[in-house]
Amino acid sequence: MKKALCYLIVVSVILTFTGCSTPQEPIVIKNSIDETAGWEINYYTISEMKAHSGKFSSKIDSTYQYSVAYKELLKNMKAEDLTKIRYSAYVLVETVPSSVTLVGAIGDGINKPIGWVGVDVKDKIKNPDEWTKIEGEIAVPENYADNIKFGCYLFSPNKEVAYVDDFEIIVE
Ligand SMILES: [Ca+2]
Repeated sequence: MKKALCYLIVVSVILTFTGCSTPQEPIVIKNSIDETAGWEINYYTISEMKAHSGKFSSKIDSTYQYSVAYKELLKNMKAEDLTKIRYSAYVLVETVPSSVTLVGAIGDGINKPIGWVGVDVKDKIKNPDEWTKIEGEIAVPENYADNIKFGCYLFSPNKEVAYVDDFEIIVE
């Protein structure tokens, strides 16, 4: 009887606690803008289908050939002695594509780029359906005009499907 009473007390205590609404942690959403400066988000490519980090990646396909992109004036990236930019991103493909490329480009965005390096994803991907880190680097010309930008994005000229996530740009 004593045991049963004890049990009843324990159960009622549990019920009391679960019955009360415990104070909910507030959800805090932040954006410092600093981390997103220079990014061209291309919202229509944001996909929930696959992600290397968090919930989202950028998907390119037959409709959209350009992923989320980094595009920034060189003069804003580093004040002086900018010699080289290294860039990387994680890429996932369902089948090995013929020509999906992680591009690093330097130019004014209107005329032919003065520098362009495309890292062909098919040379790097061992297993489709696995995230693979793709890395590239581009030399920066010694004298560049104020309107010259660096751009980095995943490009699918043959409209093949690929996902990209977690870009990293390192300025040297
Ligand atoms: Ca992500």
